[in-house]
Amino acid sequence: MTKNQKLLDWVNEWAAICQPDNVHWCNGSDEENQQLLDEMIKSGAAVKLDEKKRPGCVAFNSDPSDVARVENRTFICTSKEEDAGPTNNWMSPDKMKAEMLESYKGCMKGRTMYIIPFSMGPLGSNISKIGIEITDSPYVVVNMRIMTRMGQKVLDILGDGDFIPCLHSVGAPLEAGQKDVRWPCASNIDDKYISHFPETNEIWSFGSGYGGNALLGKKCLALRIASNMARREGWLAEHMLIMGITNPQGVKKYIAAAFPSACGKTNLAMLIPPIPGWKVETVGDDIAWMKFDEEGVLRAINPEAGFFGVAPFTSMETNPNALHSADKNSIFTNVGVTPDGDVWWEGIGHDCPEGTIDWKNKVHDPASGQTVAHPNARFTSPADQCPAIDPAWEDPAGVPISAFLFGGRRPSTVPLVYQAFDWNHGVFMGSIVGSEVTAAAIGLKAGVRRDPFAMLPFCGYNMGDYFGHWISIGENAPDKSKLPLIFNVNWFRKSEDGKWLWPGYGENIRVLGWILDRVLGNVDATETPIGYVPKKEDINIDGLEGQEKYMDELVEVDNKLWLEECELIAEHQEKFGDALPKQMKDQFEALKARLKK
Ligand code: GTP
Ligand code: SPV
Ligand code: MN
Repeated sequence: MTKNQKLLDWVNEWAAICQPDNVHWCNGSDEENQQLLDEMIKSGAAVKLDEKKRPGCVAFNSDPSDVARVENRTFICTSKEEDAGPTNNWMSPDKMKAEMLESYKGCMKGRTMYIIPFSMGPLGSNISKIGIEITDSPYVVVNMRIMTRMGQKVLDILGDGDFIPCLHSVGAPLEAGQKDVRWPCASNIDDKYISHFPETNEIWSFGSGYGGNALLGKKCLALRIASNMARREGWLAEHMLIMGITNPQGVKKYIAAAFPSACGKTNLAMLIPPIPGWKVETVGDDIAWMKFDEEGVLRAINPEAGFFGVAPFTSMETNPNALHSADKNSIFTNVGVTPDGDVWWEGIGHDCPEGTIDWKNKVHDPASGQTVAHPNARFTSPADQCPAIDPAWEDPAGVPISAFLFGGRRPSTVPLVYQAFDWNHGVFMGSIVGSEVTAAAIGLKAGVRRDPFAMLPFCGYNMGDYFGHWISIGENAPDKSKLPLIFNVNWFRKSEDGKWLWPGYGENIRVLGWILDRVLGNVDATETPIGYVPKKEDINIDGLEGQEKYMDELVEVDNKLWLEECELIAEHQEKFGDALPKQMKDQFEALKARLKK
């Protein structure tokens, strides 16, 4: 337990407001975890999977209204609206708190209030942040136990120190005698709130039990709140994977890559190179915290302890390391469950067994045209179960970053890979990232949207200032020669008839190979108006049958298409008004001038 008075007072205060039947302090033990799982299996909220096929695994199906992040109900609450900026929903802290307080009154009736002490980052490291999540969802508890370092050991380290209070309720109180549903949540989307108070480092979440809405250490703390801290303190909190790449000569470099939600971070972080001599190791698949060390090297840690990965299209072909991470001790959400107690999803690599129960708890009817798994179905797995986990993944010193990659789903215009001329050009490149939207958030319009640095839903302050922060990281770097090089990649180019022009997945190592060669100064490139692109012979496509004919198109820069793109960039930049740094306007003008030459 704890003697931390601030923590005890905070818990008591909310227990009085939320009125749970019980308060349970999570110690993080195996016994506690098993007991929670057993209770949820007994109540029917969870399905126990076959102990031989999936030891220690359970499956949950959510309410069909509660399947992903709710961006239109996610708020940044600052005293001044301009501090939240044009890309965030804003409400004043006082108004938001008054409104939400009404929702929280009695919201945990008939339920247990769980207190989850957690650390983002290795236990006891001085980069790590301690949060305490209050929740009425046992599903959240068992997920947080995988995704973070959680339990009594965190309270021991906290002592009477400071923590980030994270309040969560599914918003579904039970009247006396009322039977619970499988997945309690607020039935109306407008009753949901994912609110952040960056001026006081607080998180209030209400009404959803799913992923980033409810596992508050992840997007809410490690990105939205941490991005504010990072800005104040001169470091970076980013929506990035971290991976180590070793080339056939035995040279190892780490890179970090920002792709929007469901655009390939987990897959890239864990890829298995199909060409001989290369090796990839995973440090993280979603979030990176980065600081300069005493030598001026930018070092990254993964603040998480697990993966909350997209299940559909994860297969032994596309990502065996992700599948193996989920062999045991894992939680599956919104996948199919087969009659023999295993999981199934679209693209898992074999046919769907007859009698599989779909994510809506119905026996799957192949004639129905409905999918078995929800497109945003996820697995929650301990990172140390990944066969390719990097030996340094928990090193509190972090790993040295040699390159940043940006990218998104772009069926046309954007080449397979290109490199920025310098740091500020790279920041501009990150600021204009566009991607076709995915199922990772509810209610988005189909088509390409700008998702700068893959942080559109996660930057906890004015994104114009965020661009400025990235510029200042370059300007204030202790040793500019040690700054990571910046690249943009696009695995998602399509032909006129809708086929992928690039095989993707493990074959992406071929592009990483070129990037590593650029980092090591081993290879020349072609200068184009948008940046350096590879000479096509410098991308190794040995053994990729039929690939040669697409390579010209994949590395081509079409000035006409890019001038059309510039019209979209102009619209995008206008949104930021005065908050857009001059350097970003200058970069844009320079790009247009190069394209028109
Ligand atoms: P979040 O966890 O939402 O932040 O997503 P993520 O960026 O980790 O995405 P993930 O790696 O889970 O990939 C999402 C989807 O993209 C999956 O369905 C993959 O099958 C697909 N995908 C990943 N890499 C590639 C690729 O190289 N080529 C193609 N065509 N599809 C890919
Ligand atoms: C994302 O949407 O980028 C995710 C999943 O990583 S969630 O944790 O739900 O935000
Ligand atoms: Mn993510």
